[in-house]
Amino acid sequence: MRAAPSPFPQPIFVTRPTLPAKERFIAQLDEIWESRILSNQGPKHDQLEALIGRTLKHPQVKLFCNGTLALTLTLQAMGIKGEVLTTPFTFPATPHAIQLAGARPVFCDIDARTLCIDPAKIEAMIGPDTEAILGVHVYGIPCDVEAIELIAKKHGLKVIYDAAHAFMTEVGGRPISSFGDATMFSFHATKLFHTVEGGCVAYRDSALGPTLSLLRNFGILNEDTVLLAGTNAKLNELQCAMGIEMLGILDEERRARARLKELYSEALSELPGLECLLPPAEVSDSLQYMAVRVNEADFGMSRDDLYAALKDWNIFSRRYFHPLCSDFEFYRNLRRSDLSEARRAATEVLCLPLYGELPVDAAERIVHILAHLHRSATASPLRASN
Ligand code: T4K
Repeated sequence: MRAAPSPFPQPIFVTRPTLPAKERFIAQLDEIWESRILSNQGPKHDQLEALIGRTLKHPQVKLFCNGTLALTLTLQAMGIKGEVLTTPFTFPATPHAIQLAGARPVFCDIDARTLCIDPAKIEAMIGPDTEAILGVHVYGIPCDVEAIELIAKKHGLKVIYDAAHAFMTEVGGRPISSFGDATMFSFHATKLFHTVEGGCVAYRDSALGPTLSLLRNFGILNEDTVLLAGTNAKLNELQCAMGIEMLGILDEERRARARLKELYSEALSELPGLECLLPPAEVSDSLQYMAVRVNEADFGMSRDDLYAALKDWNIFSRRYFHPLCSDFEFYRNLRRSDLSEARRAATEVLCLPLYGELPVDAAERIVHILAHLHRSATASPLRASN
């Protein structure tokens, strides 16, 4: 009988931000100190915007101070004020952005395979006020982009994607932002690529560019003219400097995460009741999260019990996305489809620690702890008598 693994001496969180070498960031700061340009679309901003466009393989990109405002202002720039069909299985920022833009979220169930909005359920939810579909590429697993495009064309709807988790994801060699009218990426500290806080939108219609620029800078056109009621959503020079340096270590971070994800998925495939949620073969993985689905009957423990038990080993996994956004009190009156798949996912999915600096032996230990918990749960006399 294998000995029980010991708890980690220090807490292991779901993620730990990657950082470039401090000296490299300091060299960037020296330039900023010299120039005294700290914000308002300075040289670092323009450099990063161009670099992001190249990295995402998308010709038209605008930077913002976070992903939430990038999404909100994109919806505003597109003039969307009616209903937007979206998923409840997402971070609160997605429906909030719709609401903040002055439109109305309508919740549509998800596909059990992708955990993204289910195209088969979208058409029944389209009403006279529906103007757009906002899909989320959950954990970097893409929505069924082709089916969504067909529905949108048929009904004259705009398509916006929340790709907060899908930086650099490609589908059959096509960049994820080549689908839909606009795609938002988050550059929050917890993301594979980050600018501490930040985000961007990649958009298709070049006419949207000037409006996005105005909206992120108070609607100011020049010293004499303010064209619209914009806000302050600019990314400052220090954060852009961080982004420039982060791009330099992106490949290394991706390699480390890929190794860990492979380790997890191989080891966990041996463990009954834990299904790793991985993108299909034609999709290049964004490597943002290591999400597993817990089948209580086979694993011997519910997702919530596993989440709680892992804390005793100093492992702080996350229940992304629980609770469902459609369950927030203030969204209770919004239109919705039957949400049974979303509800199931919200009670079964758990994100395990994944970040480049996580040592391989720590990931192995997490796997051993999971195996130990499974063994203990399934050996319980209570279970045998059920
Ligand atoms: N759409 C989707 C689908 C999203 O997932 C998100 C953000 C957005 C839109 C909005 O994008 P932004 O406006 O944020 O750009 C975190 C992130 O704050 C959030 O950006 C992200 N999604 C979400 C999935 O995860 P929390 O509430 O889980 O964060 P927190 O502070 O609990 O961090 C998680 C763990 O990371 C901590 O346990 C420890 C570690 N951590 C975190 C931070 C901030 C660190 O080690 N250092 C740090 O500085 O939301």
